[in-house]
Amino acid sequence: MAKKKVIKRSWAEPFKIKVVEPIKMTTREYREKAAKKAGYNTFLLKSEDVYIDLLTDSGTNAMSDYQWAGMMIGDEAYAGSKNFYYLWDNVKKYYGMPYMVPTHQGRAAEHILSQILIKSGDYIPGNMYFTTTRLHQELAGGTFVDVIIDEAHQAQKEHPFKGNIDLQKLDDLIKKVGAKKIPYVSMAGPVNMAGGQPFSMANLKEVRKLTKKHGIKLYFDATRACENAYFIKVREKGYANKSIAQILKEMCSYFDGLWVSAKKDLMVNIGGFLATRSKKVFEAARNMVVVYEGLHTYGGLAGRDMEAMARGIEEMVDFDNIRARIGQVEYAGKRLAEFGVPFVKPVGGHAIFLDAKRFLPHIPQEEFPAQTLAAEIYIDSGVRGMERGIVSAGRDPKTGKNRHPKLELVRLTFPRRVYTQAHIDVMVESVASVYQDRKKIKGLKMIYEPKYLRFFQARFDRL
Ligand code: PLI
Repeated sequence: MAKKKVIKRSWAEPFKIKVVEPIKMTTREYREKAAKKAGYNTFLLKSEDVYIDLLTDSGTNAMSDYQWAGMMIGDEAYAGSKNFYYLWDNVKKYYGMPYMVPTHQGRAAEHILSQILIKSGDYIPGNMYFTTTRLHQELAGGTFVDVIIDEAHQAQKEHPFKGNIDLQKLDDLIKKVGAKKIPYVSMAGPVNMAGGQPFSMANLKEVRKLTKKHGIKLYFDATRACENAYFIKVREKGYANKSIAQILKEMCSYFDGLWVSAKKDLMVNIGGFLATRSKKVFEAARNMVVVYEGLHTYGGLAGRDMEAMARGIEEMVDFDNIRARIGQVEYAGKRLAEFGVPFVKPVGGHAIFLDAKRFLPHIPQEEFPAQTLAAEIYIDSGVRGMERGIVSAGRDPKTGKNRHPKLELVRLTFPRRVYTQAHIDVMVESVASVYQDRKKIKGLKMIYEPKYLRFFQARFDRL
């Protein structure tokens, strides 16, 4: 009798499509002109000129029918909206934090927290910088110090938890500047700029132990916390049988507070919040939110936005949902590897990060290899990614000199529940084609540079 063939069983997305949005297909000639007009900066392209938009997963998600239905019951009272109380209840239930103020997005929460906790001359250690997070720490008078493990800066190095904090680096900093000069440790998971790399629960527990010993607070950038929880579940011993909600709750239990850009995990188009265990921080945040955002029960958001956020929290902890999301990124990684395209390993939670240093080794960092590559991919196919290298790293505020990050990357970010596998195939084939013709590509020069977060608005020209 013939041996029975083992059939591999695939998973698929736990949803189907109900509404579609047409997207425009353009010619290469059209895109050449659009790229030039945008100063070879993908942030300056008109979105209608983009075919597959992998610029970011921030606010670009497809909401569910449950979230859209919630939008209809927005309570738009100026004060005390019922949607605010529902959101607060879910922050308590899922993140385990007793206090919360809503903000219009993540950076507003970063601003408020930085102004409350940081004094001039302080140091804020963190597992690699994030653009807006570090800027708000600096604007409050602090200095960010990178204490992530060395492996995080090595694009080709395989490590299951590249987002881990190096305890020795953290301990050395505490010894050097003293615990009084460190208002809090800022820990993100997964780490965006490292390629969407998670930290382990074991590392988090060690960081908590060390910070507690010195009386230092520990705050969590929980913007993509559910992706971190997923990686803990599938990679860390002892968590395979725990739910995403249980792992999220355990992670949060080690922190003094957290902030969230709801535009990611929560799958909404706008929103954020700051949550804390400290009544003192909460009171200070409520005072600040009314100055910069809006009343403490809406924080710059409509009631309907808070309802969609509250419902998004319930959906984000669904295992099938998060597996489909990260599974799509893994699928893209597998296909890109077939063409020998260099990218950060292992693939992260929210994006593929092309390794521009290896992709375009003939272009020096001063000629912006990642900026160049993002523009070339757009011109090839209308797929839009973003630079995460020397342009994003900006200048040192003290010396005014360019920072030279070890990682020079192009991020192709996956909006949640938006694109199909066929879109991913089109992206992969475009990147592979650009890779084939890479030797012909020349670098860029910067012709306009804004003062803050220059990657958003800088303009370039071809060399
Ligand atoms: O874009 P905001 O202001 O809602 O959130 C700022 C922010 C904070 N932390 C982390 C880890 C982020 O990724 C983040 C925003 N990220 C963007 C916009 C991105 O494209 O990755």
